[in-house]
Amino acid sequence: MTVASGQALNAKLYVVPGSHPSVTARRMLELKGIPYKRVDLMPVISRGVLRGLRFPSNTVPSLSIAGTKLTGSRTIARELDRIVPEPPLYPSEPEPRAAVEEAELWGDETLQAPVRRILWNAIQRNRAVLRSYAEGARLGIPIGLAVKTAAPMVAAARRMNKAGDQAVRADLAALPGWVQRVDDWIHEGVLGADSPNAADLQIAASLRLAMTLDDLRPALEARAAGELALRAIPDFPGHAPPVLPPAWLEPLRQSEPASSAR
Ligand SMILES: N[C@@H](CCC(=O)N[C@@H](CS)C(=O)NCC(=O)O)C(=O)O
Repeated sequence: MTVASGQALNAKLYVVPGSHPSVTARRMLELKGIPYKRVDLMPVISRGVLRGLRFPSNTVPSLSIAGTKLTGSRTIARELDRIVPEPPLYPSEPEPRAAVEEAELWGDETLQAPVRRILWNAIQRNRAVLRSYAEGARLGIPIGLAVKTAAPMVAAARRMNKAGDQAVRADLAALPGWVQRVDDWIHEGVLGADSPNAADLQIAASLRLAMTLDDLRPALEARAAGELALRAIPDFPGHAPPVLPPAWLEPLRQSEPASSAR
């Protein structure tokens, strides 16, 4: 694709700062070499904006490209592969493609929401971390002001995402099993090739977001899953110092390699 044809696609990506599926879409556009404009939206408020712009749904990532409006990381992946086939996000052979699609669906429907819940629960415990997730974002108001006035938005996001303590504690208990599933897919060759596929990018974004939390990073970074995430998505904004109750993290500590256990 030439730069001129890329510009003719007139791609505009709507994101919420720190949103993991938004980073999946961003990385796909980068890998395809498609120039795009990024529009940063405030969490919660994003819903009304996307509805007003007549996207098919009100979540991020949403993408307008070549006159078409798309919502959803998996929909965006398929359309990008259709418009710009190289490098491919899905294998061409039916069997490997089905395996990648299964892992991608699992990344979207099983892994994505728990990581989102864990983050919102952590943010409600320490709202100051919001600044780091919004680094480089253009939200229309100074980041400092956005963070200072974020309490109602954080409470709404926690409620909307059902990120209460009980749910998050259960998510943390399930996380080691999910990481093992990713390690297994890497071992089987479904994930982890040199050129990331759609499932790599879907799953890596959730793991990268989880790794922005100091509470979770040690249980992930030494694993094949963590290495894959760092390789597939080298840049991911945000950092949260330890904030979750230590008792909730016990299941993760047990799954950590001995050298990184705290
Ligand atoms: N699973 C979908 C949904 C994405 C999703 O729920 N995105 C969140 C942000 S990570 C969102 O837009 N939430 C609405 C809000 O924050 O108001 C995808 O992968 O595209």
